[in-house]
Amino acid sequence: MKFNTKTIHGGQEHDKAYGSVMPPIYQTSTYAQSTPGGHKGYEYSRTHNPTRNALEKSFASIENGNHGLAFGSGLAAIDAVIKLLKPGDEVISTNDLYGGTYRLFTKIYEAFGIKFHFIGMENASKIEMYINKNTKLIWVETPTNPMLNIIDLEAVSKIAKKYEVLLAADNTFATPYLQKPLDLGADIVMHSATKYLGGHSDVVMGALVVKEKELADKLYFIQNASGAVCGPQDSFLVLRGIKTLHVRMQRHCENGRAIAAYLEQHPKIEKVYWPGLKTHPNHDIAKAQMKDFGGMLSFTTKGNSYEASIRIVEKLKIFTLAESLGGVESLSGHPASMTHASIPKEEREKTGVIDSLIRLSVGIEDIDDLISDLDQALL
Ligand code: P1T
Repeated sequence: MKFNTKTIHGGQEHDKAYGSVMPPIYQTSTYAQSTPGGHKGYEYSRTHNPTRNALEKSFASIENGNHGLAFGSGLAAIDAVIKLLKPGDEVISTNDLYGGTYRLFTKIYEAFGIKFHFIGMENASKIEMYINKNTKLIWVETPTNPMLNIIDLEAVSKIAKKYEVLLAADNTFATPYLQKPLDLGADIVMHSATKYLGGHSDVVMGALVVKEKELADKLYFIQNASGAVCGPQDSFLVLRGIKTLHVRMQRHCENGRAIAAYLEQHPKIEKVYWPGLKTHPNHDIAKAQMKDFGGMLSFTTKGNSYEASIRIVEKLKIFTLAESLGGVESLSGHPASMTHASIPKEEREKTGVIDSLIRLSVGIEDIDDLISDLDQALL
């Protein structure tokens, strides 16, 4: 089955009771048993729920994996991955990553004795310098949030396999429409399904997909034992969102390309970060591992003024100033004071998250309206 068919049918079957085309929302916490253990495969909704299971099968299908898991948020999904580790273990992570992921790693898990190395992975060979006998996991975001750095997943996976270290890829920005980390050698793919998979800014959810049964069983155990699952109503909404992922992504990419070109020639703009630009340092890797370049981009303005950037995001009308990304509507954000405020200033500035940086999640509105909006805000 091709990707554009998998988004609609992958892992899905019609409801057995009445043939409903969409799975019913099984809004139930528990299931009747005829005798202890005598049930129809479902006993308690933290463990299993038919609507969530339908979504988990869809996750697995679109990422070319075998096992999908849905969580109450993207961070809950990341939390489940880190729970595979024990005190003394070490993780090597991209240094540019979502501020909440950084906060989870440093403020929660460092206290439990897990050590994190945050490094630039634009040159994958640098990872080997940080590997030792305690290294258990490499955590990669690509494209990274918010600098849109590109990491060569195939090159990182070769290193992970050589040293028998797990490789997890946060595929939130790319989505499986653009890139499939499991096919490139990752062991775990993770999503904030809150973003493009849901696609309509109405749900908070996380996802994991893996190929190996043994790894899936460990993660299912954590999902049930820790209990950070999502509800059936939200599962239904994300399943519905995934059905249009491919058409939405096509338009996100088209609009992203047009806005990157517009910003690049604007006299007030210092730098544009979008992997589709030939000037992007890892453009060739992006071209090789992604189908297109997505709708996320960041830019800085000349003079690096905090106040000037705040004025721009306040003036934008169609681009709503808000946290999050990946919905049909365009959003703007100021990473230094919003999504990445939990990263210390010295750390974030090392990766390029300076005061004038503005991040755009380019939606699927008419491109002329989006460009007019930027035009008036940049005046
Ligand atoms: O918000 P949540 O569903 O828990 O997902 C966390 C997360 C994980 N990974 C990436 C790459 C993310 O971008 C996020 C969430 N990001 C935002 C809310 C944001 O505005 O960047």
